[in-house]
Amino acid sequence: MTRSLRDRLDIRPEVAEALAAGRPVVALESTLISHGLPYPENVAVARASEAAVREAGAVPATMAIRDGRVLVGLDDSALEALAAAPAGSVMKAARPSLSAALTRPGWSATTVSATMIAAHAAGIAVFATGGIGGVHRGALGQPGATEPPSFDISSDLEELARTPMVVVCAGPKAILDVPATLEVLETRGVPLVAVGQDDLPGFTARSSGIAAPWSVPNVDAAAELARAHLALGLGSAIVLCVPVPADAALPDEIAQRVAEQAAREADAAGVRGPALTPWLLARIAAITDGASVRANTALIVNDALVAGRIAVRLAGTSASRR
Ligand code: PSU
Ligand code: MN
Repeated sequence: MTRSLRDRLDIRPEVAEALAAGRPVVALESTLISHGLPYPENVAVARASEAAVREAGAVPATMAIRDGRVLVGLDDSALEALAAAPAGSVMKAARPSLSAALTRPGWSATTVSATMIAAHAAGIAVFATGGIGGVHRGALGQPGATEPPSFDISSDLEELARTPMVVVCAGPKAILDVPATLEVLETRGVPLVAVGQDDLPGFTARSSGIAAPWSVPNVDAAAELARAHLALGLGSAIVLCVPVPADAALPDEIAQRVAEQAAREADAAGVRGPALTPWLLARIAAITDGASVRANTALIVNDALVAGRIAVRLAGTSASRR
């Protein structure tokens, strides 16, 4: 059982052919399918994301783990099986749980960190997700708080620091301590770039209320910056943040308010660890009567479309091949 990660990759033929020919490929993650959204919205968004990548002229590769293999590209029946799997049967796989996920039977979904590891091993340089993980509220303790700091900082941040890749998202999730997340990314050398506006996008809201560390006017400029970043060989990812489409966005103040409410409730309910992010997303869906789910699905599909456009612009350059 001493197989390397590369030995465990099952790359879909369409994806393998595109990679071999230097054609654009976009990796998509699967935790947002299994743990981030309810069925059947989750399978609809997975299909729509793949279609958006294709519309942009690239090949989608949704990543997941099944029976000890890393699937690089899922066919439609696999997407459906993963999305419809009974609650609790799909493991959430991140860097720290990757070996456990690969040595148990059945499905595991890949988070941002695990998807980046698999994509890098397969030679894919562009990746789309909904919102990156980060520093949870209360991770660093609060002045005057009775609770000790939880230290709950997503392994996504560590992965972004150590894996060269272009990651397209709608900003750090609003459930997080966004200013602290920005500071960790800065310390770890990860550029965070808003596309088309100066404010950092706020996941289900257009703005997080915080200025982005850097911004570019459009997708062409984003692709140029991403190309330059990868070419420097710094080893880190670059995170491109595109705002949720306006017609599906939650108002900025509402997104903030419900995120704070859900975080307080999670704290009171004692929810901790990898279960926290899925719990918060589900709670916010309930509080907003599904409006957050509509925003979340719209932003995921939009990120996939933008990632496809970025991959097309990078294809054929050394940046797309590692
Ligand atoms: N984006 C979404 N929904 C999600 C996620 C991202 O729109 O559910 C997932 C990603 O897989 C990300 C994970 O890596 O949430 C973060 O989990 P944690 O905070 O436990 O590291
Ligand atoms: Mn965590």
